[in-house]
Amino acid sequence: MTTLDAAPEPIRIDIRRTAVVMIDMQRDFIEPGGFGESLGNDVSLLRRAIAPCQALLSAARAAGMLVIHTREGHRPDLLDAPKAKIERGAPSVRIGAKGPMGRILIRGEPGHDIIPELYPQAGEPVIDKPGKGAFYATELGPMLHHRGIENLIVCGVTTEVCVHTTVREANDRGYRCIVPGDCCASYFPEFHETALRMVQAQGGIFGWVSDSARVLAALE
Ligand code: TIU
Repeated sequence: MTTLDAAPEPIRIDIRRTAVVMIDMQRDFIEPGGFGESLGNDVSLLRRAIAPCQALLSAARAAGMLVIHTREGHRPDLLDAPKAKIERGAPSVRIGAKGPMGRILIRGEPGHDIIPELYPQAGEPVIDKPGKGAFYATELGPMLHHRGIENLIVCGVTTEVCVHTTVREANDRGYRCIVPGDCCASYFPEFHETALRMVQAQGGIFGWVSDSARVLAALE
């Protein structure tokens, strides 16, 4: 058992029963010309999470932990994309439309893939998800169950959208979720900060908040 310093209090975890879940570190959210920018966001704000995620991934791999990557996106025929999602708001380019990195948020297109800086290593599972949460309509739940995973270190983008939705889904399923704050980012820095506070408030209502340095210290 390892003690990981976190808020609202340190947490004791068994590394063999802990997985890292890297949420949606995709070109579509982080690079210009993708879904994130089509929604009117300054995508450069997300880059601050890349280096901490790289450090955490290296340490997790060295410790032999299960590392899972997710990607938000849809089938090329859009049959898994709710009309209500496609038609939402007024993005400059809609889901499925052609952009500079291929069709926006469509599986198999260049923009849908994970950024080169955090590319999955051979053998690491990649979960393709149609929603914001990583459990909805995916094989993540059975995968974690069969591996005996009890704790999740949830990183990625964006903090208040796909990271938060996944943490909430996981919390209700009985997983202890640890969010290293510097391994997450948002287009809205104030939402990032508030989302982290929401996780740890009320005695850790959704989980624990830590950072990459404290995760690395726990894995040493
Ligand atoms: N728009 C936004 O902040 N996020 C998303 O649409 N998806 C994820 O967070 N991955």
